[in-house]
Amino acid sequence: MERLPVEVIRSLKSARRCVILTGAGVSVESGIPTFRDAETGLWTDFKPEDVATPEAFERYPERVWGWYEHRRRIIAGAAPNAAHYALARLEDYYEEFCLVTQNISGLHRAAGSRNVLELHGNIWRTRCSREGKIVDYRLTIGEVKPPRCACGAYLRPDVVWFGEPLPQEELSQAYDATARCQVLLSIGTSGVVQPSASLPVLARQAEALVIEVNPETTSISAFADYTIRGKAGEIVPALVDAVLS
Ligand code: BJW
Repeated sequence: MERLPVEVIRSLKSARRCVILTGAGVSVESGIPTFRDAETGLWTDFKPEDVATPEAFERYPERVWGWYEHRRRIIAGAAPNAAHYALARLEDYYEEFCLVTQNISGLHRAAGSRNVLELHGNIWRTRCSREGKIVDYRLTIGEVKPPRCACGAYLRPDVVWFGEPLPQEELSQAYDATARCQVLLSIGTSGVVQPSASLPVLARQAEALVIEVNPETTSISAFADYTIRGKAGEIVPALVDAVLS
């Protein structure tokens, strides 16, 4: 593993307000694929417009539901990894701490993180595709057809597809926390999907230190103060141990 920069540890230690932004990369070591990684990413086999847009669900509800059924199966068999647990340990160190995730798996909460903002929803919730309300539906693995709401319309996963607005309250809290933070740690995101990708930019504008953890160069690397190249499951626990020691 790459040596952790002393300045990064010092800054993480001395900050009082911290925002974490996570993407699919934080869950790779839990066995959940990313979207855009060459060969292993979900977008290698599926086109986003075929499975992650409201138009696709309208035209091919069974195909889209089936894709999420496939993903639920993978997530149901996954457990939080060392990075998820380390981030949960970090929460109480700060006066203000906010974990903003683009992931829909629920693994951060499963690891014990409390102040989590799920910007792209949660795969374990369903909502009515007509009325928009959350419907308390008991999902069972293996259900290949989309179930129906009491109103007759299909239920859909409560996730955010391309062209849809993000949940307003979560997004607004994420912007507020980012504008106030002294350090933003971006972990395992390519930083290409808006508006989530604007958070590190906003943090930088607000003169917070931006630190990235990612094995690859991303659009965030160009302006991050520090990039630590490596896997989240190795780097994040080491960082957190150093901060808490
Ligand atoms: C590791 C690792 C290891 C590997 N350790 N790291 C401005 C400009 C241009 C376009 C737009 C814009 N504003 C809006 C848009 C359109 C669009 C957009 O951003 N498009 C771009 C792709 C061009 N955005 C939207 O449509 C959003 N909606 C919106 O803006 O609405 C406006 C509106 C307002 C009012 C009314 C109506 C509309 C919605 C975006 C929804 C994104 N949804 C998805 C799928 C749904 C959820 C799901 O099924 O899971 O969310 S797309 C997909 O990308 C998913 C992810 O959350 C998201 C981000 O991906 P992420 O997490 O960064 O994953 P990857 O694969 O990209 O990267 C993984 C990284 O991990 C890599 O860097 C690896 O190197 C790294 N890695 N192993 C650490 N071990």
